[in-house]
Amino acid sequence: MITAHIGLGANLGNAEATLRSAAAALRALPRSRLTGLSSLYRSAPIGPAGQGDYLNAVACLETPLPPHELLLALQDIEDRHGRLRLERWGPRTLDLDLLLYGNDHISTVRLTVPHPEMTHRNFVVIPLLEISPAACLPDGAPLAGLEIAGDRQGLAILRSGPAWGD
Ligand code: ROI
Repeated sequence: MITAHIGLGANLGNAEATLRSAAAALRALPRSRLTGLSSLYRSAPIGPAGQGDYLNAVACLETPLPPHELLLALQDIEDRHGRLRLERWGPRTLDLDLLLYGNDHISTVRLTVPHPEMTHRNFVVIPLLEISPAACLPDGAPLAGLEIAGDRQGLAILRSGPAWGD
C-alpha cells in the first residue's frame, strides 16, 4: 500500500456538490481506503482573472494502485463529473491532482509527481498539512517548513472538519 495525496478543486457549477461527490468517488476506489479528507476551503483563483473563486480540499488515500492506474481512475472521476478541458489554467468543473505518491518522484509525459506547482499553492499545502502534518517531499523536506504553509491569504475554511458533516 502507498499513501497518496490528492488535490480536489472546482470553480464551475455547484462546486460544493461536485467536491462532495468526488470525495465519495475516491472513497469507492477499488482496494483503496480514504484515510483523510481536509476541510473544504474557498480560495481566490490563481491564473487568468475573471474566473470565480475555487473550492479546494485534499484527500489522503491508502492504495495499491500503481501511479498511472491511479491517474486513470482520477481522470475517470473527472470525466464523470463533466470536466470540460477548455483552456489551460481556465475554469473547471472538477480537477483532481495527484500531489504526492508515497516518497516517489515520477516524471513521465503523463504524470509529474510531486505536482510541480504544489509547493507554491497555499490551497494545496495548507489542506494537506491539516490531514498529514508530518508530510514531506521526496527529498525529505517537511511541507510544514515551506513559507506558503503559513500564508493563508485568499484562503478561507468553508466547511471544517471530517467529511464536511454539519
Ligand atoms: N486556483 C485556485 N484557487 N484553486 C485551484 O484549484 C486552481 N486550479 C487551477 C488554477 C487554474 C491554476 N487555479 C486555481 O488549475
